[in-house]
Amino acid sequence: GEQAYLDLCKHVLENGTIKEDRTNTGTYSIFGHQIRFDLSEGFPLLTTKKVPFRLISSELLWFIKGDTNIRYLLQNNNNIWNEWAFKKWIESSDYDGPDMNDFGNRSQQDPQFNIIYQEQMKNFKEKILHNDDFANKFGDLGSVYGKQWRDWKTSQNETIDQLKEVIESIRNKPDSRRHIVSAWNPEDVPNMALPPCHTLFQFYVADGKLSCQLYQRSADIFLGVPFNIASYALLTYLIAHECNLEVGEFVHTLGDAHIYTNHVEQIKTQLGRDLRPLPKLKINKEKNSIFDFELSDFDLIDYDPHPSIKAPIAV
Ligand code: THF
Repeated sequence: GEQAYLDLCKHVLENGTIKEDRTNTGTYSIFGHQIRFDLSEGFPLLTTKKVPFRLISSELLWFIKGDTNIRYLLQNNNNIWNEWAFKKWIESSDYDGPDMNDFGNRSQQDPQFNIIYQEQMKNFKEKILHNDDFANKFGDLGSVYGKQWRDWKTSQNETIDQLKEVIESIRNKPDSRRHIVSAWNPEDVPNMALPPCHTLFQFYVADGKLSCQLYQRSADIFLGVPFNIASYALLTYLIAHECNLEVGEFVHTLGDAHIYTNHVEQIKTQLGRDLRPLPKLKINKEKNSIFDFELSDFDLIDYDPHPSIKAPIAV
């Protein structure tokens, strides 16, 4: 549960190796770790800081729709994938604005640059929202999660709907050991704005309960992991609902688990807070298929977290 998450934070701060990374931010890192969440105890949204469930649920619905274009996220006021689409835009030959190279780091270090960056980002978002051609070209992140989950291309030019198939296999052969969805498509990795961090997940049915395990190759412990836990917990609730099962456990297996050096103070603040009771999730009982859910079908109740803690995302 949440205590295991806090223990991981403490462990990585105390024992992590200092490791440089793709984003040049620097991290404390360990390799290989597992945390378990008993979903029957409540919905695993952290209580030691406020985690925006609205952003998690709209991102998950975006994956489930098979959508890979950030336009849907922006229409739902969700900005968590903007930087990756923006990066493709500024690196394209169509971009002729001010130099945005390394905008992630520079926007944090140079207030002057940050103003120009915010302006460019604002223009970019407007164009994604209101210009169809531009959105088709630059809003798309490539063959990321939604594509691999719903529309995996085979070498025979057929497509595989992994999500639909896994739900059918859970319904028809609950004891199967093959309830797997893979987002890691080696041939397609070069076509993705960011290779999938949550690489593969497996479902497991026992005693009328549905459990899910995720293998996450790279885990941003402070910003990403709280989202990832809640996202896969929500997915498990939705599939359990569709398959008439209760929820079991979410098992989170991490590869490179890291804390960015510019998140250390925030984590220390969080570690000083005490746990509160977990919220509960209510799902609209009228809906059955996972493909029919909308944001308004989820109701989070009794969520009373400590305040949110701001931190910059590494790009
Ligand atoms: N890149 C990095 N460096 N870390 C990640 O966790 C990550 N993701 C996705 C893709 N690339 C990644 C994006 N997921 C936030 C949370 C999850 C994200 C991206 C950003 C974030 O900034 N959360 C803030 C709130 C933001 C807001 O209110 O708009 C927070 O306080 O939680 C791994 O899936």
